[in-house]
Amino acid sequence: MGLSYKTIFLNTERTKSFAVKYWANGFIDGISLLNADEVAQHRGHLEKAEHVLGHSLHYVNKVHTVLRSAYELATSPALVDQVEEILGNDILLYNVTYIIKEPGSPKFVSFHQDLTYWGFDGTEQVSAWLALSPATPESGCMRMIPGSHQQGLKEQVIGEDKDNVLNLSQTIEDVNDDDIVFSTLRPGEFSLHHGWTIHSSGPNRSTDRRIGLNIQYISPQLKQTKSDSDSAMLIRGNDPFGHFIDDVPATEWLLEDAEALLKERTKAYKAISGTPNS
Ligand SMILES: O=C(O)CCC(=O)C(=O)O
Repeated sequence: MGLSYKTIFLNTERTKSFAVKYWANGFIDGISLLNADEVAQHRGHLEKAEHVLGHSLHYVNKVHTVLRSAYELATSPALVDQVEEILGNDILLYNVTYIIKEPGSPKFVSFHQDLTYWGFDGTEQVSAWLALSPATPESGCMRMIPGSHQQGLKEQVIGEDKDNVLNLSQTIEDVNDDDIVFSTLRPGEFSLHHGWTIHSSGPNRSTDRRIGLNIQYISPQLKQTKSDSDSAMLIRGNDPFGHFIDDVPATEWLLEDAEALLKERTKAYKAISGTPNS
């Protein structure tokens, strides 16, 4: 059965207002992706993998290449459809990382812009953040500065703070507290933000783990200026440029050599993004 005129009209309107809001604010949140059972299943996969590996998967890079659940979430058609509204038809999946704050953890993320140290020669990039537990002001959800992506790249001071999740503790210091908007997400909802949107997150004062799956998508025309051997995975459309080595999706729920691969991939990622630009 074809779509009715009304459905097509409503879908078009929704899409239009989605993109308009994203470009006006530099982020959009509260988009529903998973129901409660699906959240429990995917959280279960993550926590079983952590049990098997014997450590938290917090801030471990390219996890979609070893854990099938992370790959499935990052390539969910309903999520990638929204990314396509922003990036266009050709999409590479660059990185997938769980960002986990344990209950009562003082870990925080300072105000920063994602594109600062990634080494890309353009801004055709979008980050998704999918909640696998409640993301609230109490649990340390993201705090956004609406419209800040329009200010371009700001000065970020490199520091060393053991509680700062960011590799270089990079911080934008002149943020006005009155401009902060909390990006509260229910489990199963996601947000999308632009690489220049200034954002941060506070400590987890709740009694549950705060678990977000952070997913970075880029356009194939982007070039990596800090390395000749960076990698990404084509997940929609075509890549006529070939600027990135191909990442391969996890074929099993958890690859047998996951630990060694994650170490190698996190080291490679940190060598690019965890170093200041020259
Ligand atoms: O998970 C967080 O607390 C911060 C995430 C973040 O900075 C990002 O997704 O760019």
